[in-house]
Amino acid sequence: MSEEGIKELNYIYRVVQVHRDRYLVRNERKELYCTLTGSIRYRGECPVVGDDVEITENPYGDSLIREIRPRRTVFCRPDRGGHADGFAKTLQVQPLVANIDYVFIITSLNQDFSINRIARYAAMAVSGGAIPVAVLTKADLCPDVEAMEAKAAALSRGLEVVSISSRTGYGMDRLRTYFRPGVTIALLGSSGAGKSTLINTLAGREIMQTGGIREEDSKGRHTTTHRELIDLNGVSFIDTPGLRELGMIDAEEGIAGTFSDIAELVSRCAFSDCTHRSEPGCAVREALENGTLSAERWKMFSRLEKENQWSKIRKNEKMMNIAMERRKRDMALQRHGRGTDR
Ligand SMILES: Nc1nc2c(ncn2[C@@H]2O[C@H](COP(=O)(O)OP(=O)(O)OP(=O)(O)O)[C@@H](O)[C@H]2O)c(=O)[nH]1
Ligand SMILES: [Mg+2]
Ligand SMILES: [Zn+2]
Repeated sequence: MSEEGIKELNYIYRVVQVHRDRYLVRNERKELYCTLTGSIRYRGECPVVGDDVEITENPYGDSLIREIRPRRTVFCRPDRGGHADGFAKTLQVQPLVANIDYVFIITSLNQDFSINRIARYAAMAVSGGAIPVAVLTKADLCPDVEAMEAKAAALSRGLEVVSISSRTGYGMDRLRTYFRPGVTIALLGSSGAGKSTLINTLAGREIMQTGGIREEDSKGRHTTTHRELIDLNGVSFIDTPGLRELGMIDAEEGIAGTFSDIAELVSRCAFSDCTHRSEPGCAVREALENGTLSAERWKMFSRLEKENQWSKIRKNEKMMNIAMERRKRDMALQRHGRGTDR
C-alpha cells in the first residue's frame, strides 16, 4: 500500500475499554479492537480509558494504536509496583483515566462516609487538571443530608457538593447541570458507593453490573472490575472499580488547591521553613489557637503533604536507580568497545 493509502486509514478514536493487551476504541462511526504498535510498547506508553489515540485500521483483524494524543487532564494514583527495584521499592505514577473534565467523588452517606477520603480524591483530581465534585450517594438512607453536605463543603473552599439518591431520584436535577454534551465525567470512589448504580439510573437501563454491600461495615464487594467509558446523550461517563485506598503522588498543586486557606496561612509564617511547632510568627499555630483553622483539617492537610513528600523521594530514588543502571551499562559497553578496538 502507498504511503498516501496508509495515511488515509489513520483516524482518531477514544479508548473506551482496556483489556490485558487489547483496547476497545470508539469514534462517531464505529468501535474497533486494537493492539499497540511495537514503538509505543517500546516507549512503555500505555493508553488508558479516555485517551485519544491514532489508529491504523485493519479490516482483517485487530487495528493498531500508533500514537497517544497528549492528555488534556488525567487522574493518577501511586503505583507501588509490588516488587523491589534495586534497593528501593518501585513507585510510579499510574494514570487511571484521561481527558476528564470532572471527577465525581462518589461517597455514600452511610458509615463508609469519609471526609479524609474525599480530600484525597479532590487533591488528585485538581493535580491532574480536573474539577472535583463530591457526589454524596444514598441520601435516602441518611437522616440528615444537609449536615453531611455541610461537612463535605467545609473541607475545601471551592469544592462542589451534591447529594443524590439513585433510588428516589433526589438531587438528580442538580447533578444534571454538569451533563453538557462533550463533557467527560469519571466516577471514582470506594467499592459499594453506587457508581455503577448511578450510571444505570442515568441510562434508564442496566449497563453495568451492580452488587450488594456488606452489612457489618457498608463496604462493597468490588463488583466492577474494569474501567469503561459509556456515552449517554453526548456525555461520556467513565465507570471505574472501587479503589481500596488512594495515596498521594505529584499532588503539591492539588493539596494546595484543596486546602488553599491553609496554603495561604503557611505562606504567612515568619520563617519560610517553619515547622509550625514552636517558631515565633507562625500563622498556622495562631489560626489553630484562635479557632479559624480546625485541628482536624490541619491534620488532614499535614498527612497528605507528608505522604506526597514520601512519594516524591521514592519516585526520585527509582529514577536514580534507573540512571545508575544505565550508567553502569554504558560503562560496561564502553569497556567492551575499547577491548575489541585493540
Ligand atoms: N439505598 C440506596 N442504595 C443504593 C443507592 N445507590 C446504590 N445503592 C446500592 O449500593 C450497592 C452498591 O452499588 P454499586 O453501584 O454496585 O456500587 P459501585 O460503586 O459500583 O461498587 P464497585 O463496582 O464495587 O466499585 C448496591 O446494592 C446498590 O443497590 C442509593 O441511592 N440508595
Ligand atoms: Mg461498580
Ligand atoms: Zn508556621
